[in-house]
Amino acid sequence: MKTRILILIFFLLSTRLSVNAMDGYNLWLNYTKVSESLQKEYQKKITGFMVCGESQTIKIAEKELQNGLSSMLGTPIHRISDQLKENTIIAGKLQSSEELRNSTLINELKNAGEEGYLIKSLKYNNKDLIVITANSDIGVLYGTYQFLRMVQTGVELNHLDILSSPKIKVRILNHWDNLNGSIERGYAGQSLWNWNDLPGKIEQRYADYARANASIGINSTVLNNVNANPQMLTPEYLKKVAVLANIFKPYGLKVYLSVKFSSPVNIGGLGTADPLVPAVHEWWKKKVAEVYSIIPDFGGFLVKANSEGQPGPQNYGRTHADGANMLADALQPFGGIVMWRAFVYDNNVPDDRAKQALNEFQLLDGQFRENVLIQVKNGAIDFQPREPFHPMFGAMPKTPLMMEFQITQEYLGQSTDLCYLTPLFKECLESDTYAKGKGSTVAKVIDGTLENHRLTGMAGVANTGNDRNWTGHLFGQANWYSFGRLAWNPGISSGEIAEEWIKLTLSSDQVVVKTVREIMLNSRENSVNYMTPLGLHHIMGNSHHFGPGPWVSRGRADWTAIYYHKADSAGIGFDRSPTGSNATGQYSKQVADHFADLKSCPDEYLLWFHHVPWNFKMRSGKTLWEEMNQHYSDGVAGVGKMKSEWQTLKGKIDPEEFEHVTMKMEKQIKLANWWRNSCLLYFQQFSKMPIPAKFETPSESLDYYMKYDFKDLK
Ligand code: GCW
Repeated sequence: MKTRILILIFFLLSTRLSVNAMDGYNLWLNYTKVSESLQKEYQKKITGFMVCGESQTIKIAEKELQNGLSSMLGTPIHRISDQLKENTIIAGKLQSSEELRNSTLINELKNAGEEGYLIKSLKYNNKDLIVITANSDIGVLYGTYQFLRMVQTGVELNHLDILSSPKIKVRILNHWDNLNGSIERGYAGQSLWNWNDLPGKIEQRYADYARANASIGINSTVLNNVNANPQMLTPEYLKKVAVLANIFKPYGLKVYLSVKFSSPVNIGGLGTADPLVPAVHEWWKKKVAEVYSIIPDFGGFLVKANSEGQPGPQNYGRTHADGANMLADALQPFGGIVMWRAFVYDNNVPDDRAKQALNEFQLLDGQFRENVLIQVKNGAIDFQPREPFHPMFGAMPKTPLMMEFQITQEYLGQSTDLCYLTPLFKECLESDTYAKGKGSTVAKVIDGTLENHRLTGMAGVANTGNDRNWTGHLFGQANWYSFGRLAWNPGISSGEIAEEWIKLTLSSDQVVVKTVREIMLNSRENSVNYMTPLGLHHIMGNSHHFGPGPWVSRGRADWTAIYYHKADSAGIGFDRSPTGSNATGQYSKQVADHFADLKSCPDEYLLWFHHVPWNFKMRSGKTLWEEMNQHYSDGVAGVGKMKSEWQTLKGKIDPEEFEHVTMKMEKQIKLANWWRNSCLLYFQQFSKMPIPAKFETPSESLDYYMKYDFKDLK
């Protein structure tokens, strides 16, 4: 009997503990109780809420208001269905409520568009109200999430007057998920989509995933890898996709698929996939009609063609435009779009891979159908810790270009590194292309304002998996969060997004916010410093891209490290100036001159654009070799500092999350040291200069670091 009682007590205690512990599953939607003073203040301002409308989307808004407000305000907040009371929140479309329809809001909402919202304090029949309204139910839901975010982050609720609408139309995640459950470049477990169990078995995660995206304004998702399996377009799989699409729909999340260009051959029984052969056209038309009959609000296709071995129109002597337009014509009657990737490779090794995309695409400007977006990675090589902006931005005025960012940290320490990516995203968005004179930023290219394009998009290669906390590293969540917030408004600053995320996810304690904000804002530069400072790039471990590999020299030349760093006794760096590959010539004149001239080229891009002697005098007065030592050592020191700052927060952060991050940081310190020591010893073979006395000498030999068994770091 006694043991039974003990077991029972233990059971009760442990379930209680597990309920209280934060395991990251709730992401930024914890709805934790706000401080006592805020509770008091908010309880005065919010006595209940009213929702107008019957759609599933409105029901979600209702549930969020009910749960979110009750939980954050520490007291039940109920829905009011009859008489409006003082300090009520009304959420709904204008048309759906008598109170709202007659107000002056109609005019104000004209600028909100299809998905925007208005959050406004107003007096109605002498009562103070807060209105969350929009032209559509999804706009109301977006406004609801924004309002709840304001409550959680402690915003004052007086005189509210917020009109917000997305600057970018297609805000889309790209999942590189394979049908067998694995994820290409995924570091957070297996795929979220359980294809074996679909369509019969539905997991709670599917709705939770859609909810998380809706809460940050993401409205589209590509479910499968761009290295696409043609099976995805078979009826068997389309039925599975339809189930997900239905679950996502009330959250405003549209489903898209990656398709393999050779599908007509692979699953259609045709002898060719040549886009100019009528039977191939016909096949796609029928296939698209079938897709829409199964998934009525399907979004469209994402295509990786003639890149890394994927088939494409060039296999038949046709252009990217021929291929994209064929698919666009099939999708057009249904309102679907094509996102055609510009990440292309030639089968032959080029003199400079950085130049390929623009070389292949620029001459096609103006030839694409209206429902085609060209999806361009932020830089011309491949999601490096730092790259200059892609020269295609600004170079194809007649074609809408969409951005492709990578949220998963393929080249940035994967799920080991705490690396807050917003500064990387912003650096690219704020770059000036000078396409139409000063101020022609990349952000203006992709939000369509520079050339008046209406179809606009921003894609993020997802970092999600079925790990309990979704992203492997807890701080990976911040990058998913940030992608959504930036796609809605590329103008928000890195600091603002970090602060929001910290308050929503970790704590609103001032010390926590200040310390973690600092950690986050410095984190990307730390990673650049200990991996690829001064414009170095693509010197990671072979194919897995984790850890250092400046010595990688075997295989296809433009997949090796030596192709990119070109270290020799004379110096280091890739000469892309007019004396070298002249990749600088792909930018507009002002930008080209800026990068091509050693005197004006920023330190951050120095070795990206120039081959520089080891004893070159840097702006700091140091030689290039000393400067490299400085950056590599700063990177290591930065990670150490990050950890000691994190340690000061013990007791202020949920213990489970605190420990999780501490363990990751310990690994990251080892990883950073491995990087620094490997690179300095490797490059020293060429510089033949000593490691300056003020820096620590690597404790092991280069050979040791080259053979280092890093599995426990991952
Ligand atoms: O970043 C590289 C990756 C590949 C990826 C490719 C691409 C999906 O190493 O794994 O393939 O780019 O973007 O197509």
